[in-house]
Order: sequence, then C-alpha cells, then structure tokens
Amino acid sequence: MARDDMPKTDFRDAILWHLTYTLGKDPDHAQIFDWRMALSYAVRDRIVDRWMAATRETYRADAKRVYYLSMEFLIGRLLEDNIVNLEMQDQARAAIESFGLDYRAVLLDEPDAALGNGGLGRLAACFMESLATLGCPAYGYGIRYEHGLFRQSFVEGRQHEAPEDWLKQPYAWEFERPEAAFTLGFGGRVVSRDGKSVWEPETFVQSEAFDTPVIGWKGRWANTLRLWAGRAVNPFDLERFNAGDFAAAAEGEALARTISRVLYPEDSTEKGKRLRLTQEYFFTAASVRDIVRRFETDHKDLRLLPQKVAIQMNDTHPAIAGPELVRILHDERGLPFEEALHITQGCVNYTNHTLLPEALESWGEDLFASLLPRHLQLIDRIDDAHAKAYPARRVAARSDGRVKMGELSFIMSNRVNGVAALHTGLMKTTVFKDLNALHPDRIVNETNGVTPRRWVHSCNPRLSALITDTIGDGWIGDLEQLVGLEPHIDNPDWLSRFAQVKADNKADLCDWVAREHDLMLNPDAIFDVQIKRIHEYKRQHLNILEAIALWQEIRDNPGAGWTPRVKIFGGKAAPGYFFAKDIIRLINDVAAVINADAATNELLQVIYLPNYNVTMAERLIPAADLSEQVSTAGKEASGTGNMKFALNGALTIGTLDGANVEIRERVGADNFFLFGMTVDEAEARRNVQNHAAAAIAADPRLGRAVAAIRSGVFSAGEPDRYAGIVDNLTGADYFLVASDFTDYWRAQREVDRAYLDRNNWARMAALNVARSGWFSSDRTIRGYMADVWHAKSLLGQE
Ligand code: 4GP
Ligand code: PLP
Repeated sequence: MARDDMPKTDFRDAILWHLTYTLGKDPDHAQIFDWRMALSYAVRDRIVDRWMAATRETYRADAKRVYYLSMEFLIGRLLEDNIVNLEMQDQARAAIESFGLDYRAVLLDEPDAALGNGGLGRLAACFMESLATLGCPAYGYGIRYEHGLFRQSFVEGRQHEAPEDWLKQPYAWEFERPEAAFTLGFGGRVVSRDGKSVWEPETFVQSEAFDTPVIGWKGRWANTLRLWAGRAVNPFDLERFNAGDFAAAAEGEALARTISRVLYPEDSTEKGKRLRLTQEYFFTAASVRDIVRRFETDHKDLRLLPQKVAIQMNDTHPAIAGPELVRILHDERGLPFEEALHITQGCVNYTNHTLLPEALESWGEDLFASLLPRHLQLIDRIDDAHAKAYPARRVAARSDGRVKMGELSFIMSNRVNGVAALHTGLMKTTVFKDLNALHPDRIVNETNGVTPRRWVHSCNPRLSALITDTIGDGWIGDLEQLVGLEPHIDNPDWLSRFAQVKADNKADLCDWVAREHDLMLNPDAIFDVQIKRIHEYKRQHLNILEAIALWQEIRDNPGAGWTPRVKIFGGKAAPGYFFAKDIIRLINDVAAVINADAATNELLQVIYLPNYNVTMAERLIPAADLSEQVSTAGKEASGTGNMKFALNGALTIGTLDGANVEIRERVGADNFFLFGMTVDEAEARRNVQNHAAAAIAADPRLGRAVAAIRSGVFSAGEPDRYAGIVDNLTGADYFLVASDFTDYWRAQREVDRAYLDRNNWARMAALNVARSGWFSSDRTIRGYMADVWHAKSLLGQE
C-alpha cells in the first residue's frame, strides 16, 4: 500500500494505513500502543465526515446552540464508545483479530481520561453523548488538564496519590487548533476613559483550543468538546536566554501552563485557591469569547443572542460567565448596561449539584478584586439592578465581604435546576429560599440520567444481547422500551438466561480480581458494591460497620444459615480530607482481618479495589447484585451510580435520598431495600441530645462493632488509629451513622433472606432493569432542551 492509497472503505486496510503513515511503524514491529492508535485514527476518520456535516447543518439551519460549560468532563476511554456508536464492533474486532491481536486488550490500552472528580464530571460526559445522540447542536467547553484525577494506590491500607498522566502519549481523539486562541487578561486595574470604565489587566495568558468530536448513537450526529489549554502570550524570552538566564526565559510559559496543569482533586468542597479562580475565569472567558465570535459570524444584532445561544453552567465553577458576557456586551460592544444584563440573563442557566454548605463557592473580595477587578464592579451593578427590580428583599451576590457564586449564578440565570426531585425541592426551601421567593418560576427539576450506550450496551454485552434478543435493539436509542421485558420475566427460561448473565459477569469479575489482586472471591456470594467518592455523607463507614457486626455475628454463630457476601468498595478521597482517608484505611484494615479469618471466609469477604475510575465502574457495575446507596437523607443531590446499577440488574439498598426516591418509585417498593431516616426525621434526630450515644446504647451489635474498632482489633498495636472515627461516631455524628445503623442492619438481613430465593431475586433484578428506562440521559437532555434551553434537534424525526 502506498501513501496515496488512503483506504476509504476497507477498515482493515485503514488501520494498516494509519499504522504505516501516521505512526510510522512497520506492522512487524508494532506494539499494542501503535495498534490501538492506528485503530483509533481509523475510527476517527469515520467520525470526521459526520462531524463536519453536523457543523455545516447547524450553520445552515441557523439553529440555537447549546454551550455546556463544565470544569470537569469525566470521559473515561473513548475508543469502544466510538466504535459502538458507529456500530462497527464486529468489523473492528475482526480487523484487530486478523492481525493476531486480542481485541479487548487493545481497547483497554487506552488511558482513562479522568478530567473530573466524580458525579458532576461523569454527568457532563453522559450529557455530551446524549446531546449528540439527540442531534442537539451543542458544544462542551472545559479545561484540557495535563494531569487528571490522581492515581490511587494503597500503602499499608492508606491512600497514596500519584500524578495521572493521560497525555504522556498522544491523545488519539483531539484536534489541536492553534488558530483558535484568545488572549485573556487577569488582574490590573479599571480606569475611566471618556466616561467609560476600561479594564487594564496586568497579565495575559492565551487559551489554545483542542477539539474532540463526540459522536451520537448510530453516528447520526456529532458535536464538539472543546478543551482549553493555557499558553504564554510570549512563550520565550530570548533576551533573558541570551543573557544566560535559561530558566527565567521560559517562566512565562511555565506560569501559563500551570493554569491547565492539574485538575483540583476536590469533590464537593470549596477550593479556596487563587489558582482555582484563575482556572475558572480562564476557561469561562475563553468559552464566552468563542460563543460570541461564533454568533457574530452570522449575526450583527446582539439582542438576538438569547434566541441563538443557551449557556449551561455546570455548577457554579463557570459562574463568571454571566459578568463576563455582560462585560463583553457593555464594555466592549457598547450596549447599555441594562440591555447587556437582560441579554445575558436570557442566555445563561445554572445547574446546582450539591447543597453541602462547604461546597458552595464563595471568594473573598480582595482575592476577587485582585484577579477580576472589572467583574467585581459589574457584580455590584448587577446586585443593584436586582435590588431595584426586586425590592421586597435584598439578596446579593456580593455580601459579607465575599462574592457568592451560587447567588451570582441564580441572579444571572434564566433557569436554575436541581438534579433530582427531592434535591430540587430542598433547593427551594434551603439555600435558595429567598431567591426562590423572588423568582418562583426560575427553579426547575431535571433528574439526572446516564447514557445507555456506555452504561448498558457496551459495559454489559451479555445483558445487551439478551435484551436485544428479547425486544429488538430499539431500546439502545429509546431506553423506555425496556418495559417490553416485563412480560418475559415470568417465563422461567428467560429468567434463567437473565440470571446466567449476572453469573457470567460475576465469574469474569472473579477472574480479574484473582489475577490483579490475588484474592479468590466466592462467586455464589452476594456481590455487594459501594463505589463512589469517599465522603462522610455517602457513609462508607456505615457499610464497614455493618461488615464488622456481621463478621462478629457469624463468628458467634457460624451455623445460623448466613447468606455469603462479598463486600466490594472503590473510591478516592480528596487528598486533604483526612476523615475520608481514615475511612479508607479502616476499610482496608477491616478487610485484612476479615479475609484472614478462616472461620468466616466462606461467608464474608471484603475487598477495596484501588483507583476507582470510569473503566472500573464499567467492570464492576455489570457484576453487582447489590448497590449501596446509603447517604444521609438530604445530602446526595441525585446520584448517577445508583441508576447504572439498577439498569444493570442490581438491587438497591438505600435511603430516601437523591434519585433513590425516583428509582424506588419506578422499580417498585418491593424491588428495593429501603432503610433509614427521611430528610425530616434526620433533621429532627440531629436535635436529640446525644443521639449517637443513645443509638449505640440501644443496639448491642453496633456497640460491639464500635468497641472492636476502639480496642484496636483492626489496628493491632495501635488502638488509637481510629480515635477520630470513633469519637465522631459516638459524639457529634452529624451524618447519623449510628442512628441509621439498626435499620440498615435490618434491611441487610432482608437482603440475605431475599437472596436465598434466587429465582425471586432474579425476578426483582429483572424488574429493576425493565423499569429503569426513564433514567436515560436522553430523557434528561430532552428535558433541558424543552424546559431550559428551548433548543431543537436537527435530526429529521426528532
Ligand atoms: C454530584 C452530586 O453529589 C451527585 O449527587 C450528583 O448525582 C452529581 O453531582 C451529578 O449531578 N456533585 C459533585 C460535586 O460531583 O462535585 O459537587
Ligand atoms: N465516579 C465514577 C468513575 C463514576 O462512574 C460515577 C458514576 O457512575 C460516579 C463517580 C458517581 O457515582 P455516585 O453517583 O454513586 O456518587
């Protein structure tokens, strides 16, 4: 084959062509990396034409575009997703196998792009896929972090963090756009010139764009994910270099690159760092400029912006988008302030993802003024305009010496949404009570969803094949068709096929755990899985306490007919969140003791899998029997992991929190293990004096489990190791672990009993699958398109 023979049709030749001419490798010497890149480029070629056609169509139709601004996109691996959405699985597998390679190994060679911390970032990735699937013209905007979320390992049970390095190798999916760069200013001062305020920034940084196409299901539409990287305006100071000061010569470049160097590894906590605010302004300002630029290629009248542009702020991280757009319209384009504000409010919307007070971003005025002096002035004017329009009660973005990004986002937005019904209700009665009273129609609910392409069809091929065999493949693009499974559930042959899918997935997981972690799991046990960020509100410590109590009871009474369990944990803690890190260590310590106990080994095993990420979620969720969704009521805004488990036939043990409420409503109370206090009960319980001590005194099992931790059973020679956890559990216990324990234990024993009737368990699991179709992110995005963005699909039949 010669270079001019770029194959248009034969996929196998296309891979060889890229191997030779893009990677410069002789097939005889190619490594798995080379093959994976060649395959990726061959797949990418098949995306590009559709991508360009979609972009052309958007311009032609002069359609409203949606801009999803998010500090995080937790993408994971893309190769399989793209192959699946192009329906090229058979072709790709055959081609790769024809070269004598293992297809799965090639797919797994791709690094897991972890440009996000958890739920919020993964939701953004699911939304990008659904936007493309639905043919909604949309752009994702974020930061191209050089280092994504840290890699976690355990050293003597403790979390160890190592830098993540996904860009060490070239990234197959992105296109660098050196021409799409903006120069952004920071700091400096505001001067008055000809009666106008003019911002004179002190330092400047360039934002360089990298575009990744996002292809929808069946390849019918593709959108762009545009990630910004920091670059110096003057990358190199030749004078200083010639003077021999080599390091200083590259200082500007180093500083600019710092902006997009690392993802903040925090999850739901405030990051009070100057760099964080710099990152937020950097990507938001670049995106807003790009949005205005694109609008102005076809339009002159800026008053049309709200008809053509919907900006979605994924949490408050891009909250500066409001003042920045006002600044561009007013300071740079000369529109009157009131008009600039009005136009901006017609474009901008805000999603809230958490009510935890420590996660609501606010910045000290001094810091804010030193980075964004003009924006601070504009925020004052925005506050004044708001106070004038709504004199009933003053609620301001700037108050008490701080700039509050939640209030700012709310005031600047056309729509504000929560991510599950319960959460949206709580937004109205708690953090946004006053603003909601002034703007009663602004808050809407858009319950989260997950993309069924990645989270069923590709991660669970056995289940996907069974569903397709039963009801055809329409469900992949229209998940509510899963209800069509219900009539089959009472057919014993079908149900045993369904149960076999789970058994096979569990066997695969056992093989992997044996290989990678040297532990033989009991495949007949309940696979009880809790995978998510480690946080007190998510209550991994409730789960491990139950494991301890169970172990103690089994030892007392080994012949009592226990149902075997494997408890699987996964998740990272923010590096500075010491309590969460103690929980990690405790789980590892408990696992070591329990797994070493020959007397209980067949009945109980505990394993904590290091470095939980998207790839691991794809491996674990299909193999789970039981999904742990045990947050303190009122604290988990929605959850999306909970949806993935239900869709893959795991039963939930959970509280009435976040989207658990809606999952239970849909799958039916009989097919869900409910426990724990409601939001109101939890609130009331916190007001009971010594509630934790009282709960422990009332439940000897709990008392004994806590005593075992306290006396050093899991930290031999160091009884104080978990003093922090024990003090918390027996003292303040804000998250009510002790008070919910007894009911949790009860529900867990109900799980044990239910699992003994394996047919009925399979039936309940199948009902979860059949009734979870509503949790597709396609449904969520349709909701945003209708209620928030007023955007239309450009695909014919939509
Ligand atoms: C998360 C929420 O904690 C979770 O309940 C929700 O499902 C998810 O957002 C998506 O809406 N929040 C974060 C965060 O990840 O960093 O605040
Ligand atoms: N992190 C990863 C890697 C995920 O895949 C998910 C969801 O599946 C989450 C975090 C969010 O999990 P949860 O909703 O349980 O907090």
